[in-house]
Amino acid sequence: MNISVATVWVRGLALSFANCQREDSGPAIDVELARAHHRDYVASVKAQVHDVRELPADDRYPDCVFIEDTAVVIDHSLVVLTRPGAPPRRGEVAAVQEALGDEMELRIMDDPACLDGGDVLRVGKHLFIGMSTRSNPAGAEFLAAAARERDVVPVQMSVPKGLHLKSACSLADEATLLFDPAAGLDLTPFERLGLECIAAPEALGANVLALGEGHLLASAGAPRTIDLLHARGLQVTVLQASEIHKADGALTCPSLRIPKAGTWCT
Ligand code: CIR
Repeated sequence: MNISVATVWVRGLALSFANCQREDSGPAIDVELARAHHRDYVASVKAQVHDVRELPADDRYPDCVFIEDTAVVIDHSLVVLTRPGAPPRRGEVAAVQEALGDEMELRIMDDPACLDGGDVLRVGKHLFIGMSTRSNPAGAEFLAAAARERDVVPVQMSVPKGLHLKSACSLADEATLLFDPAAGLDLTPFERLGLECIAAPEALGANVLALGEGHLLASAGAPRTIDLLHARGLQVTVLQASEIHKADGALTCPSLRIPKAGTWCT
């Protein structure tokens, strides 16, 4: 079955974005430039998906633009609200809960469970759950129980390096996984599903956002990965995302995708 996105939620970029969680202190974040990159991101999603909904930023939460971490969509009508692994991010969830609660059944993760949506990769009937420093076994088990409610099969993966599972791999399309060979992932569970696993020439190329019908968003920071995707006949929207990357974010993180009924998306 093909990737099919019905609705995408995005969230505004906080004025406090420069105070986001970062694994290293790195170069300073240019918030104005980040806002421009984010505007392009939202416009590019809108070019592919008719129903894009926007939540306002909350300046109390510098990372709130990374809405993917606050929720995991099981299917068109069921979503798990997470308890993000970084305590300063936990307050981001309330607004997402309020927005989604009107239309979807909610399962709400609580203490001691924690999990970031960036650790979850959907592939057809399977939900890969990465055990990173942000997600714990109780979080994975909570999510697995919600997945099983809808006959989705949870598979736990170890994430030896990097922030999240999806920092290390993502789907380019239904049949193709891009991965960062330096991340040390065990690809066996993906290969067993028949996915073609392709080493991304740049680490930033391991996280792309597949929106269905062969269309995906990729970072301008991964030009050789983009060449490779073009050569495979995929339609790639190339986005500048340097300020998002400085915040340890990639292209899946600033959106939450909901599939059409009876289908899935990643
Ligand atoms: C964080 O460290 O939580 C944020 N600065 C970056 C979150 C990126 N989210 C994602 O990969 N899903």
